[in-house]
Amino acid sequence: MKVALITGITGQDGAYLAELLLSKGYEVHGLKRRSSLFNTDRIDHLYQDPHETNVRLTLHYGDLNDSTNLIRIVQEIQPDEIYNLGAMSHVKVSFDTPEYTANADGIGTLRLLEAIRILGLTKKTRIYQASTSELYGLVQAVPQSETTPFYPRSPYAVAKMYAYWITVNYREAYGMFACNGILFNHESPLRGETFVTRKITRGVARIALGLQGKIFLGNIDSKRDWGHAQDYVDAMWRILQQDEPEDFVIATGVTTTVRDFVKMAFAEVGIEVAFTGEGVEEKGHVVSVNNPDSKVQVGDVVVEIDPRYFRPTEVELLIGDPTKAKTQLGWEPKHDLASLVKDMMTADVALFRRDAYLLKGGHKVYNYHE
Ligand code: NDP
Ligand code: GDR
Repeated sequence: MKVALITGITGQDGAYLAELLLSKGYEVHGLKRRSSLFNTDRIDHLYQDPHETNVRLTLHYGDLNDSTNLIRIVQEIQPDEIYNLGAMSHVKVSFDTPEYTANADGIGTLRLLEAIRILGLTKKTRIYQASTSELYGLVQAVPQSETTPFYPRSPYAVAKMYAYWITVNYREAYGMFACNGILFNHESPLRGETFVTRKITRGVARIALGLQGKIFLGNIDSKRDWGHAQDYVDAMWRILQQDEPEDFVIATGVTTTVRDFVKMAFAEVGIEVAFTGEGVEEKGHVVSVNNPDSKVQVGDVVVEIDPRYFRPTEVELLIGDPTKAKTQLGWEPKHDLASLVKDMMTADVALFRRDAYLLKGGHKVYNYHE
C-alpha cells in the first residue's frame, strides 16, 4: 500500500485529492492546522475514527511554518509521495500578509524538501509542489506553457516563485523526484468562499432565493482559465507516477472574463443579466427572468463594483496550454466551464435553500461574506 502525505488536506484540492488517493488504495496522512473551531468540513465524509481498525486516513496537527514538526511527521510516516498543497492561497490577502505568505508558501516548501533530505528519503519520497499560473502574472506571452517566462504580480506569486525554483533546484541538486504542477485556476462546490467564482455562485444562489440583494465585485474584466478541481487533482497524481520528474502546466486552454462567469451563473437560475456603465460605475442589471420562484425583477441591479476588491497589481489574463500534460500524462479533463458553473450553482442553490427554509421557520441565519 502506498503512503501519501497531503499538506493542505483541509482545503479544496486536499479534500478531492484525499478522496482520489483513498479510492486508489493509498494510506493517506494529512497535515491539519490547529484551529479554534473544527476546520475539517471538506473531509468529514472521509474521516475514520482512529479507534477503528484498518484506518487509512490519519490527520496530524502541523504547520508549514514549523520545520521540526514537519520532520517528525515525515519521519513517522515515511511517505512514498508528498503533495504540498498547504498555502496561504488568497492573492488579495497576500498583500495584507506578505511576510506570513512568504514564510508558509515559499519557505514552507523548502522545509518539506529539507525534511526529505535530512531524513535520507531523497530516493524514496516523491514530492509534488502546488505551483500556480499566478507565476506568469504580467502577460509575457499567451497561451502560457511550461516555457513561458514568469513575472509574478503579488506577494503570493513571488512566494510561489521561490517554491517553484527550490523544487527544481532540489531535483537537480539531489536527484529528488520533485515536480511542479503549474495549475491554472480550478474551482468546485468546495472552493473557498472568498475566491471570485464561489463568491459569485453563492451570491447568485442567495439572490435567486431572496436572501441577498446584490453582489459587490472588483475587477470583472480580468480573464481566467477556469477548470474543475476534481480534474486537476487527477493531474497531480499523474505527475508523480511518471518515470522522470518534470513540471507540467494544467489548464483548459479556454479563458473567460469574471463578467461572463457572472452571466453564466445567473443563467443557471433563469436570470439574464446585462452589464452597462464604465469602470466603477458599471452595474449588472436583470433583463429577463425565467424562473417562477425567483425573487428578483427585471431592472434590479444585482452586481456592483466595489474598488475594495481591486488589487494593487492585477493579473489581467491567464490562458494555459495543457498540451504537454495531455500528451505525456494522458490527462483529459471531464468538465468544461459550463459543467463547472452548473455543478457549483446546483450545490449553492441546495445549500441556501436550507437557509431559506430556516428563515421561513422563524430561525436566524447569518452569512459572513467578504
Ligand atoms: P485552499 O485555500 O482551499 O487550501 C489551502 C490549504 O492550506 C488549507 O488546508 C489550509 O488550512 C492550508 N494551510 C494554509 N496555511 C498553512 C500553513 N501555514 N501550514 C499548513 N497548512 C496551511 O487552497 P486550494 O485547495 O485551492 O489550493 C491548494 C494549493 O494549490 C495551494 O497551495 C494553492 O496556492 C495552490 N493553487 C491553487 C489553485 C486553485 O485555483 N485552487 C491554482 C494553482 C495553485 P486551513 O484549512 O486550516 O486554512
Ligand atoms: P486568483 O483567484 O487571484 O486568480 O487566485 P480569485 O478568484 O481570488 O480572483 C480571480 C480574479 O477575479 C477578480 N475579482 C475578484 N476576486 C475576488 N477574490 N473577489 C472579488 O470580489 C473579485 N472581483 C473580481 C480578481 O481581481 C482576479 O482577477 C486563485 C487562487 O486559487 C490562487 O491560490 C491560485 O494560485 C490561482 O487562482 C491560480
